[in-house]
Amino acid sequence: MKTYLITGGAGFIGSNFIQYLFKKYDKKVFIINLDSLTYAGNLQNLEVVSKYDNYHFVKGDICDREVVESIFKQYDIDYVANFAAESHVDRSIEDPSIFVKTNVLGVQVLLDTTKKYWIDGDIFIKGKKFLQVSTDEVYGSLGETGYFTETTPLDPHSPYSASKTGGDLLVKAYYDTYKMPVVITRCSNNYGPYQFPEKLIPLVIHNCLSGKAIPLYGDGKNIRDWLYVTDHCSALDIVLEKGKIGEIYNIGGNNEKQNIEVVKTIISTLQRLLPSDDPRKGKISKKLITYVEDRKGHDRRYAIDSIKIKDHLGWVPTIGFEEGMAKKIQWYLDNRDWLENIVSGEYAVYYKKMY
Ligand code: NAD
Ligand code: TDX
Repeated sequence: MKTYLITGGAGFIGSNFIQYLFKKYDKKVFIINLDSLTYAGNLQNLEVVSKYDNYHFVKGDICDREVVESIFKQYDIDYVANFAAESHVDRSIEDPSIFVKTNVLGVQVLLDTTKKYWIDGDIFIKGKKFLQVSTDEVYGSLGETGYFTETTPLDPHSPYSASKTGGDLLVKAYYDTYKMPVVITRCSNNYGPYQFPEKLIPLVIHNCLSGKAIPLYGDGKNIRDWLYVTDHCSALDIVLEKGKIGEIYNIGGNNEKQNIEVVKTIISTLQRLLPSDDPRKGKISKKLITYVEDRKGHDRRYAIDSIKIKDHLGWVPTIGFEEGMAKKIQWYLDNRDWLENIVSGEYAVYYKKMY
């Protein structure tokens, strides 16, 4: 039975990953979730697993060496999977400093502490692996053609992507310098259950359900490559189990969509899924779409080449965009309380300031 230290496990992808692991390994995993519970961390995401004896939650910051060290002293960790991050581009444009702290310094603290407990003399203990969960945004922006491969030069544009790039480079440096057993994954845009409604898809779902305008940045034609979150989780699991140490793996859904197409799909899917007598149904229409000022430094197009992870590790995405969108929207319809709890909190202040 493997012992995982998962950081940022109370956020969107981390909480999906924890649930994925318990399911896939039939609860035969031991998981420590270290999360500082920022505005994006939500223990409601983990209600299903919180009752398990082999799940432990530690409230703490990855920048806090004492907290990280206390975990290594207490448990024999096999895998570290670092999800903890400030993750929203628009917030990074407003205030980059916390992004540098968590996404760069936090990664260094994690690497350093992990190294201290995994090394025996000059040799790392066999079977250990440190996974840095990163993003395609480190590669910058594409023109109308081409794909990001693992060798595409790093060219981040936002404070968020620059800070993730800094974290990735530290991880690479710990491999190059100490031969620490690390792997880096770079994934495209995720969507699925438990996603915080500051991100495009859940924001649009929420605004449609509450009859609010849908803010589309610029001309609405920026392109993202969408991947359903459980497909990301299966890729991360494979990389931890079989990924080659020191390697980078791109993960993508081969699902390029313009933002306007995404919004139209949400509108039509909501209209299909809502019962005919639901009063919200009549209010949902393309008329809600409102073009607003563009995001500063807005990357035009992301598209991932995931040939390497397919060829080397046998990973393929399984959920198409229409199917994934229907699953996601149904989850938000079935979990109104989860969404209401969030939008009535800090999010309301954020939304007023931003839109
Ligand atoms: P999220 O914002 O939903 O969750 C981040 C989690 O990290 C939260 O639970 C938060 O409380 C925690 N956290 C933040 N700062 C922390 C700190 N200093 N110490 C401990 N915990 C802290 O993010 P997400 O969308 O789930 O993304 C998870 C990871 O995946 C991030 O590293 C992100 O860069 C990466 N990623 C995200 C996407 C995407 O589409 N969302 C795509 C590719 C990669
Ligand atoms: O209100 C909006 N209107 C709009 O047009 C919002 C919130 C976004 N957008 C646009 C900006 C992007 O082109 O939609 C696209 C997607 O935006 P986000 O959901 O903010 O995602 P993005 O900026 O692409 O970054 C996401 O994918 C990569 C995650 O937030 C990152 O954590 C991940 O690394």
